[in-house]
Amino acid sequence: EEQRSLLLKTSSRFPPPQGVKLSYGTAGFRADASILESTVYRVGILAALRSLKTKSVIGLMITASHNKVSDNGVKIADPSGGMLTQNWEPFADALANASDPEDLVRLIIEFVKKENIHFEGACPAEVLLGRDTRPSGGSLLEAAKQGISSIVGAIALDMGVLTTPQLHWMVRARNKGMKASEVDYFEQLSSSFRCLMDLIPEGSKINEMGDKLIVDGANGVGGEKLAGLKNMLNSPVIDVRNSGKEGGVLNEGVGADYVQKEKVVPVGFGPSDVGLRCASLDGDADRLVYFLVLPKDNKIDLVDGDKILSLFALFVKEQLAILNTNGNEKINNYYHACLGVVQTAYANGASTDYLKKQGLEVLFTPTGVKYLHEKAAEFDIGIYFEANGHGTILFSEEFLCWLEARDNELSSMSKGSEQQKAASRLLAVSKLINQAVGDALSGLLLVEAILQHMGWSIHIWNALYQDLPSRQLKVKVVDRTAIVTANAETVVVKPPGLQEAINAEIAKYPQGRSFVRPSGTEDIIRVYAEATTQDAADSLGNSVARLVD
Ligand code: 16G
Ligand code: ZN
Repeated sequence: EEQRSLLLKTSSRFPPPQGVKLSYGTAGFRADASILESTVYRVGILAALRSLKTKSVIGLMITASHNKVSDNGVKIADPSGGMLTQNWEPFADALANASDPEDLVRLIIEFVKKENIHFEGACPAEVLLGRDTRPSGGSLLEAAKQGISSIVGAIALDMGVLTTPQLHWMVRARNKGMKASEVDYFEQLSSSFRCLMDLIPEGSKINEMGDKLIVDGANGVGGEKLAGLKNMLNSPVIDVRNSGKEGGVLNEGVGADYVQKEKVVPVGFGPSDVGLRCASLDGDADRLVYFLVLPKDNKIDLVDGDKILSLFALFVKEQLAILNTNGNEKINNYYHACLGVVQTAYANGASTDYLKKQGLEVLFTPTGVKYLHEKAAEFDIGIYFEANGHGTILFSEEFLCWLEARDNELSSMSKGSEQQKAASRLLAVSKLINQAVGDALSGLLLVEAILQHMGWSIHIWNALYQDLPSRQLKVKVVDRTAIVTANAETVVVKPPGLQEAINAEIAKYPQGRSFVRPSGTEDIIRVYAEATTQDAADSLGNSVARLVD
């Protein structure tokens, strides 16, 4: 009863916007910031309930990632640090769209009963809050707090301005009983990075032009945090531009999404950067791409998520091979670690070919981190990346336990042996790379460490394989749900006949590949086309776009 009246009272202060239907998509709720207060308040309630249900700490992040600065959004981090379980998404939708306080409270009571959630349990709900640098973040954070505290006993902990992956990392760490402040995060990243640097083989030295990295911070939170992290590393020379301090606008002509989609240099980069190693983060620093500035027309050579994936996969595979070769010693302690890589249909065909030629197992899922992450978690070591630069490496608990034990054993038997170093490197990777979600900062440090390990410039890395020319288009349609896909979005099953028509177009191009899918974040259909020349990719893309129009 007390709970009921508290909810009724607070929710009346957050009337929902009229005439908008929101849905908890691939990236949580996202919209123009001005209409989000009631949604964020309601997600606050949901987060507290999720915490009660799981008896764990839950995260609530306020961000609209790479979208424009006037947008904002909200999403939940589950106890593992991963995305909110998909079972709860319909409840999130129902909550966000409840028309009045009575309706809202009725929904909550029904759901609490169905999920068997107990309000008076021994541990109160606890929610960690984070937000990116958007100006609307402060008031939305207040709304979230109000939502959380309208569940009796619930605690909201404001962690301040963070990257999305930092918040996910903190939630995961807290639930593992570890320390979980920002300092702890920086400490873990920098110490595991230094560990990898200390294990770099003698003689592999990065060539002269390669010792400087220039990072585009998208005028967002990532640049600022990277500057902080930089102070704790003594090794690489990192220059941060577009840190948000120079007056640029978040995501405007900058950031990983812009660079990857437009294939041009971000603001603040130009001819004087030709040939240098450059990287770009997105607005909340969960995406990372590298690029090389070309001498003409602000064009770039993009080193995308697929290539980061390839670099990581090569390195991990090499370390596993060293760990499992016996040399002089007879190995009794052998663990056949299952290594898998996960991509989406947006992965450049050349990358998939390359990975398969390396003998790697490559799997595909639909777009969206939750799908890739889930698939990668099936392996001892699962590496996933979207072409757009979101990805990470997951290690199974079982494998990590074995690896720790093996590292200890090798250290006492043959410290400094190749095998022992390989074990230590893999352990360091598992600590450096964010196990909760793709993280541009930790990804960047791992790329830097591996390049140095290999003695590779960005040019050598980029030349692992040559991307097939591709084209992405968007088509505005009345109802994007009219298109339904299957097989990791590679075939259209509805409307009938469309896939046959697409196939007929594809057949006209050697090595042609094309697919369409409804966007999960915008009211559009996306078209992807790939072929052996840019003209062919453009023309295939255009013909397929006409089919869905
Ligand atoms: C979101 C997803 C990202 C995906 C993108 C696709 C998360 C955290 N983010 O940004 O993985 O690539 O949506 O957008 O899941 P689209 O559906 O509009 O193409
Ligand atoms: Zn992002």
